[in-house]
Amino acid sequence: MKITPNRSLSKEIEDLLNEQIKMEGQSSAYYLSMASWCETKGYEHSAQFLYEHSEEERGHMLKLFKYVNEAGGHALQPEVTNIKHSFNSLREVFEATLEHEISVTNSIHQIVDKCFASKDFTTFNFLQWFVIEQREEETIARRALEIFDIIGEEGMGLWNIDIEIGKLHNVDVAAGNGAPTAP
Ligand code: OFO
Repeated sequence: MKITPNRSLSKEIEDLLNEQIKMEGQSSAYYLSMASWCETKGYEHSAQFLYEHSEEERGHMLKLFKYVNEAGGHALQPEVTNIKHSFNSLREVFEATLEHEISVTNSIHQIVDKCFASKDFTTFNFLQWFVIEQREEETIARRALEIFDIIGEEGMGLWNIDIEIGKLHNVDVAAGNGAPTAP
């Protein structure tokens, strides 16, 4: 007797999505650790930015959780280890943020590529949200580093850089003009 599969999500794509769940969980933990370091050093605006960013990453993880389970798979709570707790400077925190976001983008693109090749258009479509989100997150991380270059770290520089970084969550990247969104 021919058995009809009860789901269209393949095991291969399910495994890749679980890997991505782990990466989002790591992102959330990484940014939480960065937020804590910033807070202990007196960079309160950067800390707030990173606490919020950590929450967003948890949201990304949960979005994937829901999708995997609703598609008939099993989302797995990832183990998150090897979190870096100390940084040499505020600039290093944001260099690490950009580097991390680029690696997340590459990971998303690889899954999108697999979905297309295996004709899983449902997951391909679902992942488009992440493709757009990654472009925004990379842009914001790059802006943070530009703030260091523009203001300079000497004198009151770091004080002002911290304040400007705190405003980055209000930047409307989708508008493409970098203008803060209306309150
Ligand atoms: Fe989940 O978007 Fe950043 O990592």
